[in-house]
Amino acid sequence: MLDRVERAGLREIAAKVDAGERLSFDDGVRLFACRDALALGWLANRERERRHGTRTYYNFNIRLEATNVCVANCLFCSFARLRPGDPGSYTMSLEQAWDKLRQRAGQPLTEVHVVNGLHPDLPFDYYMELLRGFKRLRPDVHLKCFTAVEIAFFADLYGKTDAQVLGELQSAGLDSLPGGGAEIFAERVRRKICADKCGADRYLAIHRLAHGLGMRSNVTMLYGHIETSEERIDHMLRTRALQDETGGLQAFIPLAFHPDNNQMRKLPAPSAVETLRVLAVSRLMLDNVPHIKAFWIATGVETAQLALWFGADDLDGTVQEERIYHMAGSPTPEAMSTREIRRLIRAAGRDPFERDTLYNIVVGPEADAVAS
Ligand code: V47
Repeated sequence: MLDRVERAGLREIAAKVDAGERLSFDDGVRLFACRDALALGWLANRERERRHGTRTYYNFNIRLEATNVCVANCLFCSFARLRPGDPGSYTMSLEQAWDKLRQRAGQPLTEVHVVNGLHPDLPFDYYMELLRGFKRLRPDVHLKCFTAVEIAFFADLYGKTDAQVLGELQSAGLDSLPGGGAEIFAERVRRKICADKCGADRYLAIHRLAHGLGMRSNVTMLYGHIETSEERIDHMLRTRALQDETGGLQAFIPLAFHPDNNQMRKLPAPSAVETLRVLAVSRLMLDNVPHIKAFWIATGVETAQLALWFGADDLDGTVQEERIYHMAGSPTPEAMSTREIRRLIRAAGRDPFERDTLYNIVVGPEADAVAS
């Protein structure tokens, strides 16, 4: 394989990785320029196995999108409706949102992941009560809620600072932030595809603040639309720099663009090979972020299995009732049982570890031997 790495022009980069040296911006661009996906994947897999061996993580989670009303008009989004009352728009009452958790009373889920549209009319108390109600129902369940973009929106709408919003939500039960809303940090791309959202500096500053309050978070990267390789690497390096400062990031999550039913529908979806390359480059560039997640709803199930040999060590979770990707054309199932996730990890030649949000192990691989 080393021959192949050499022929692919990656010998110097491989030597740097071996020596524990950091990869530079130029190295990253060279990795994306490399046409040999196997050589690239092999390098990334070595790093993946060095950190996690054969372990593959997933969790037992549910997803809740309490409203799709959103004042932002992002070109890639198939989920949002601009105004309350627009066809297809919805906003759950608090009781309806809590019901989603009540319906799963008997299930050993460990995480609720909440992402919403930027609703112009809801009071701040709606979000505080949403969290309080979830905690009343299931004090044991981790609440990973509201992207940094939502936090910035709340601060502007309700006349608070970002720090106040985070502190108040934390006091109501917020445990960590999901990574959504990052898209691509480069200003050129943001201006075109998500001009109404907060900028990259504020996104990163909100994660920094959350880490300062003791919360963990993730960072995503939406790829496969108008971004260049240089802009992807810039995105990864800004993430790496934040992690150097705070150490509060748990996972980096590249998200494959899905073109159905949105304003960028003329663009083709990224290929499976492109998805594997992005995951592999992420593993190599983000030497200080513990986990690289192949979100199976975004990659597709089969590509997620392959990704476990191209740098990814985490698949996200059971998910349930996901809307953002399914409205954008994802053909994946709406949910998977933990049994199915474990089976597909095993079928990919890896060992399943159920984790909680903070990567404490809930169910190890031995459970399959007991179950069968
Ligand atoms: O920020 C929206 C993306 C994100 C499309 O933190 C799209 O554990 C592709 O952030 N095609 C929300 N992507 C989802 C998200 C996430 C997912 C999994 C795990 C975690 C985590 C976070 O979904 C948005 C945006 O980048 N998105 N529309 C689309 N058409």
